[in-house]
Amino acid sequence: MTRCGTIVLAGRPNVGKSTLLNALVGEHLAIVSPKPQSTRLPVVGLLTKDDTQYIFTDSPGLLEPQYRLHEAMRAAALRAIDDAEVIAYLHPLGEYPAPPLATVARLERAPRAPIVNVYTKSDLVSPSNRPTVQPSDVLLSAVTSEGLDALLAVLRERLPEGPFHYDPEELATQPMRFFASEFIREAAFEQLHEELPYSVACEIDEFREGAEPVYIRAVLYVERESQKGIVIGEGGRTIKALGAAARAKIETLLGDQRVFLELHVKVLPKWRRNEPALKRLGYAAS
Ligand SMILES: Nc1nc2c(ncn2[C@@H]2O[C@H](COP(=O)(O)OP(=O)(O)OP(=O)(O)O)[C@@H](O)[C@H]2O)c(=O)[nH]1
Ligand SMILES: [Mg+2]
Repeated sequence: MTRCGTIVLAGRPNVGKSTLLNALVGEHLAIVSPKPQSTRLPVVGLLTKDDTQYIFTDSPGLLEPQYRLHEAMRAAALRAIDDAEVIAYLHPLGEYPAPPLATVARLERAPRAPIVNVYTKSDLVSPSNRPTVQPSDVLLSAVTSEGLDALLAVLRERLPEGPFHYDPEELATQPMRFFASEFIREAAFEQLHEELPYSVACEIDEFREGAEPVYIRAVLYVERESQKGIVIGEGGRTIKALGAAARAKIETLLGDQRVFLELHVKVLPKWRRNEPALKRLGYAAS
């Protein structure tokens, strides 16, 4: 008998949810940044190992919403928590102990699914400073890979018996256009400074997968005219570097197929606070 089920990776911003998804799946699917709030939409990653298929969902960090985009991110995270069969609740080991998930997520009642407490970034805590955790807690590091197998063993016990939902070879369920737009955003987090990445959204206008090289035309939206100038940079230097970084990421996920990426920068005034804009960008449930 096989086992198969959904596991949400949940927790506050920047605790290492997306990094863990990538480490478990063995492929860079979810965007990662030292800046918090990089994940805006859930990302699904699959791992099939022996008799078990793990369907992981990386979720946006649980935060106190300050504008409409935050509300959409929080709603997406709560939905992912609600839909999961097991909740992996992540918190940095250096900030032990984790407050209850129900407090962090401001849940009215405890979630239905069992919760596994996962303490992340164990490599940042020296052995002499390690707290004594509960036996059911998992300590892990995506840098050293400590604890990844232990986590899989704990999750496996909590997954229902049943047939696999996906082909064991598959790693992702979302379309390439989604990953292309996310990787452009990841490049924006890398190349732009301070608060600017938070004002950036990406829309794929055209994606010709049959073409050689694969042709992608995308728009980077910012909120103000002054931001547009910074994203383009002197003589187009910044947008060029951003595009090159994004293209390399997309090519890797496409199995080293060549990509031609055409990037435009446009202003969509205050899109983070604007419901129709959020819908159009795929952030708000329509
Ligand atoms: N040293 C160390 N750093 C880590 C580890 N896991 C993640 N990080 C770093 O922590 C930062 C945040 O990682 P993310 O995976 O983007 O965190 P997240 O929880 O997805 O963040 P949001 O999407 O913003 O909620 C990045 O700089 C990662 O490289 C780890 O195990 N060890
Ligand atoms: Mg993330």
